[in-house]
Amino acid sequence: MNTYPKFAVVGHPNKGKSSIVSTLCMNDEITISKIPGTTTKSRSFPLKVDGKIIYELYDTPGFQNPRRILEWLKTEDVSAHRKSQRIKSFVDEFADDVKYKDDIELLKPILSGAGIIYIVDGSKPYGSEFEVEMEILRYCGAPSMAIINTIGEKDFTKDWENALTHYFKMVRIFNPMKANFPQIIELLKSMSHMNEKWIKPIEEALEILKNNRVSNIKQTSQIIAQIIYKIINYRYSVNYNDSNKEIMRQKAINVYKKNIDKMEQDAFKEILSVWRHKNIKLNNYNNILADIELFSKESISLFGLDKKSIVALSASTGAGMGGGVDILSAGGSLGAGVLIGGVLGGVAGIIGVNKVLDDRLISFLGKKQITLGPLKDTQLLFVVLYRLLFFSIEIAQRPHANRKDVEINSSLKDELKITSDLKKDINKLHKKLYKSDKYKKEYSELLFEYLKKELKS
Ligand SMILES: Nc1nc2c(ncn2[C@@H]2O[C@H](COP(=O)(O)OP(=O)(O)O)[C@@H](O)[C@H]2O)c(=O)[nH]1
Ligand SMILES: [Mg+2]
Repeated sequence: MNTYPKFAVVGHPNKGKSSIVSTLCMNDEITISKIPGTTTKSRSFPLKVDGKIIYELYDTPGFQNPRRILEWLKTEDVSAHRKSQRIKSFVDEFADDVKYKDDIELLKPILSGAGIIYIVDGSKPYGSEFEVEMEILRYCGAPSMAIINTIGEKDFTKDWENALTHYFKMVRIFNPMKANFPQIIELLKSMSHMNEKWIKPIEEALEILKNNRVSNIKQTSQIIAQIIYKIINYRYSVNYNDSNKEIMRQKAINVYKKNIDKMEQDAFKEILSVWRHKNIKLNNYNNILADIELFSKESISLFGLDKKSIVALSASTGAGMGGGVDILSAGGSLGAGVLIGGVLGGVAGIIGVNKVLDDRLISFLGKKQITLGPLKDTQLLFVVLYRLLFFSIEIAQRPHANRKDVEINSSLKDELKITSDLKKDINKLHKKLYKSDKYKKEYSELLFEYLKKELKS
């Protein structure tokens, strides 16, 4: 059943029609272009939430021949109640005329019941030539409103308001590139008042949109919590010998960094998808750890195993025969960040705790190993977290007409307004998240509350 409201977005080429459709339908796959005449067909874009269409907008080409159309309409003098019939006659008569292709594309959805949203650019001077197209729209007799979208620097809004109120009951100022969520909601409310029948469905739609937003914030928090958990616990190990120690160390650092980058990128992508942004490039983000002295003493462990330390380890873990020797956990007791990775973990089972280690084993372990991670460095985790939060806030506030890269700069900390109490709570959870995903829920809820507050406006 087609009971949801429909709107045809019309106006001159290059006034931001496609931008407005993009923002209101939360769809960043609609082509926006500097080149006038890019949109040549009327195309409808529904806003779907949970599989349900809540309204639909038609992106239309601009008028091409408004003067000739108005002349034709006026060749027969009809009273107001028959004027929309005149439009229909025009569309029927010129249906196959390529000259009027764009104009007809634009009029068709209006004839089939869509409300008119007329877009003008408030940064360009008003001119009476616009009256021709406004006259035609008035002929349609459809519910209508006008939107002033100020694209450039200059401001002729007042002139436009004065002129538009002669033709439209409602005139609103709206910038599809900058609009935030409350402004979108306000505009949709105005649109609902174009037609009494639309008030209720749009009210319901707004309720759905608001709930959906909260659920998006929740999902975003969960994504961040999951990725931070993964980053904290991520380890990478390589074996080395005395001749290739430096090379292997550098290699390990590179792989570790690359994988952390990848995790962050994946989180960015998931966040973009939650917020329905498909066209934002992530080219600038593969440098998460580049400028940070990550591999300081605390966060890197070069662990060349010798007989003495194996004995010490075996003793300190109290490991028994037959596998399951928890040598990994002994890492903690050897100092922050020190970890013995998979190789030792794998052979641990054959090390009898109180058994004297034989030479064979020593030489095997003598391969030596470097392990990077887990990332227990609290400052670093905050850098990672701040980037994710900043990115999330940017994306959540972004209208879909805006597809620019998100700039992540170095002063995130100041921009994010994180109180020292919150920072302490986060820090505690970061510590608990090491090895235990039990605290992921608590962590994501903390982030959820924070993001909800930040995204109020
Ligand atoms: N700065 C700015 N540019 C805008 C705004 N709205 C549209 N534009 C730009 O104007 C051009 C035309 O926009 P588009 O939505 O394709 O217009 P249409 O031809 O009416 O569909 C594009 O280059 C947009 O990026 C706006 O509110 N601010
Ligand atoms: Mg367009």
